[in-house]
Amino acid sequence: ADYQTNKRHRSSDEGQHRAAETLSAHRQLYERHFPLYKQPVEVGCFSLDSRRSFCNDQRQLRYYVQPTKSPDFNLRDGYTSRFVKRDDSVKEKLDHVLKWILANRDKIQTRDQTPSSSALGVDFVTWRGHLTKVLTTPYETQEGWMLAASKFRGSIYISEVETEAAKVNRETRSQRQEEMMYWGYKFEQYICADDVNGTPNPGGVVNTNEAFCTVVQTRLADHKLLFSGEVDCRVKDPDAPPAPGCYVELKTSAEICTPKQRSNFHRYKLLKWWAQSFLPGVPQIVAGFRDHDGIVVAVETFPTSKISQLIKNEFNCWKPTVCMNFCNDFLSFVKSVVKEDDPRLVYLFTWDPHRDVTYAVHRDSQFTFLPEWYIKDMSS
Ligand code: 0WD
Ligand code: CA
Repeated sequence: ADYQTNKRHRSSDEGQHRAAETLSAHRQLYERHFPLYKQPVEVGCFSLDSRRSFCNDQRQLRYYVQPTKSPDFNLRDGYTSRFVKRDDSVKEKLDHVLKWILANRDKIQTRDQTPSSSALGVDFVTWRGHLTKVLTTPYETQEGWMLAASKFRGSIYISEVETEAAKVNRETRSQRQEEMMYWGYKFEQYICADDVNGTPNPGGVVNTNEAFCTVVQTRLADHKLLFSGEVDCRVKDPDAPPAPGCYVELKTSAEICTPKQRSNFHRYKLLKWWAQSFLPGVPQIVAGFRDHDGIVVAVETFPTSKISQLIKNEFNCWKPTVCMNFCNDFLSFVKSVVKEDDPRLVYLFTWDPHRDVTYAVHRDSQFTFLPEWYIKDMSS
C-alpha cells in the first residue's frame, strides 16, 4: 500500500503548477538508470593563503610524491608545536567562490547565450562539499543538513547552514578528536611537495588556512552546475591529463584489522570518498591507514572509478546511481521551489535522517548569504 512510483515521491505533487512540499530520501525510489553526468571541466582555480585570504591563482597547488613501501609517518608529530589551525567558527559561506566568479566572469562557459547577457548561464553555484552531502543522503543515518538557496540573476546559489547538532559537536570536541583532525593535514604534509621538483618537508608548519581549490563546470541531467572543491595535490608528470584528471585526493583512515571493520570501511567511508571525488572528476584517492597512535601502517591507492566495483560484494551496499538520482531529483525540487529571483530571499532546505527534505522561506533574515559586494559588482 505504501508503494510509491518514481514520479510520485514528492508529497502533494499537484501537477505542474504547485511545487511539491517535501522530497523523500528513500533509497528504493532512486534505483533507476544512471543519470547523465558530464565529465567535469576545470574552468579555473584559486588559493587561500596562510591568512585565509583569497588569491586568484594556483600558488597553493602541491605535488604528489609517492611514499616508499613502508613509510615512517607519525601523524602526531608537530601537533603541539608546528600547527596553525583555521578558526572554524568563522562561516565563510560561498564568499571565496563568489570572489572567483567576480574575477573570472569571462571564463565561465556559456553555451546558447548571448555574450551580452549578464547571467552566468549556470543553474547552480555551490561548494563540492555541499553536493557530497546531497549525494550521500539516501544512506546517511547520523547527520542531517541545512542548505540555504537563493536565486540571483537566474542562477541558484546553495550555501550550507550549520545545524544545531553540528554546532554542538564542533563546540564539544574532545582533546583526542581535536588532535585527530590534525592527522589528515599532517598526512598531506608527508606526501606533498610545494614545487614540482621538490620533496615533502615534514619539519614545516601545518597551516589549515591554506587551500587550493578547483572550480569545475558540469551537468547532471538538466542541471548546469558550477562548483568549487578543495584539491590536495596533483601528479608531477607534466604529460598527465589536464585538471581535474591529474588531481589526487588524500585521506587517512583507521587501519583495518577485522572483517567487521573492513565491511564498515566499504559501506560508510568509501561512499563518502567516492562521492567527494567523483563529483569534480578526481581520478585517484591515496589513503593512509593509521593505527591508534597515529602511525601510518599502510598506504593504498583507490581509483575513484573502481570503488563501486570494490563494494559490490558487500550485502545491501550503497549504489552510485541512487546517489546521483537523488541529487538530480533534489536539484529539480530546489528549482521547483526557488522561483523568485531575489538574493535577499532564502529558501532553507532541511533534512534529518529518516525524514523527508522540507523547506521554509526567509526574507532578510540571518540566513541571507549573498553579500552586498557580490550583488553590486554583478549588477554593474
Ligand atoms: O562554510 C562552510 N559551511 C564550508 C566551507 C563547508 C565546507 C567547506 N567550506 C570551504 C572552505 O573554504 C574549504 O576551503 O570549502 C573549502 C573546501 O570545500 P569542499 O572541497 O567543497 O569541502 P569538502 O569536500 O567537504 O572537503 C574537502 C577538504 C577536506 O578534506 P577531507 O579529505 O577531510 O575531505 O576541505 C577541508 C578538508 O581538508 N575542509 C574544510 N576546510 C575549511 N573549512 C572544511 C571547512 N568547513 N570542510 C572540509
Ligand atoms: Ca583530503
